[in-house]
Amino acid sequence: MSKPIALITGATSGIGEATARLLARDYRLVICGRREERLEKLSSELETDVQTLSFDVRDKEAVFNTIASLPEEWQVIDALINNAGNAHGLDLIHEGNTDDWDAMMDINVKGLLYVSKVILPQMVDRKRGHIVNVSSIAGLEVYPRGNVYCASKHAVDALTKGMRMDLNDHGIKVTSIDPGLVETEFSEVRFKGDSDRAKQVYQNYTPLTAHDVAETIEFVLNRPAHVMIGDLLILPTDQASSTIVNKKSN
Ligand code: 8X3
Repeated sequence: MSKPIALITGATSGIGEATARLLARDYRLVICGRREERLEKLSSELETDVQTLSFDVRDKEAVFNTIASLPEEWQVIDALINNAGNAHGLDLIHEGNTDDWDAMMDINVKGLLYVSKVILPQMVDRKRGHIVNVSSIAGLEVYPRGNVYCASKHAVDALTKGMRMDLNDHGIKVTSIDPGLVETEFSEVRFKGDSDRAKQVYQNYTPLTAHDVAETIEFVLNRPAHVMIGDLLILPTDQASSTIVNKKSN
């Protein structure tokens, strides 16, 4: 029997890339992202059958048309990993940049919806499938200056719960993975390329790696058919909440 198919958004770096590398053992993969060269490079390194799809999740038509362009034997997706997401800025609400707000709501919320909209009907028809939404501790808590990013991840939390209810009749699993501090390009993007500021976020304690989070995604996908992990908060041991991190002074 051929391996099941997982589609991963935001697969060109961080949690998405680490997840692709792990899932390559048991899945055929559709890896999606904006950066075509990175997708091709990753594809060449994965020891499984791979399709690459280059699109921006903000672009509704591109999402619909690109996923529809998959060869017929790749149209049945068993696991959708809604991973694409970003933070832009860490400004006080009254100083926020509206382009940053648009980017976060468009990518983290609307992008997730567009991709799910394409994949869900065939899961409903087959009465099987698994949606894994990569959310954040910011979907469970609000922290100072997190305002719109936290709002976007709270929306993901609401959508995860809503999907679970609406898809309950159809045997589809819906999981939210909620990571705390993970050292990836996340802070570099949030701080618009200010790598010194980004590095400070991960200093004087041991943050999670993208691989740590990928392992939890693999774990939730590999549960028996009757077991659905609903919401999984994963933190560095040094982190107790969004604002409490045991940073060692040196
Ligand atoms: C990433 C974690 O705490 O920077 O979603 O919001 S945090």
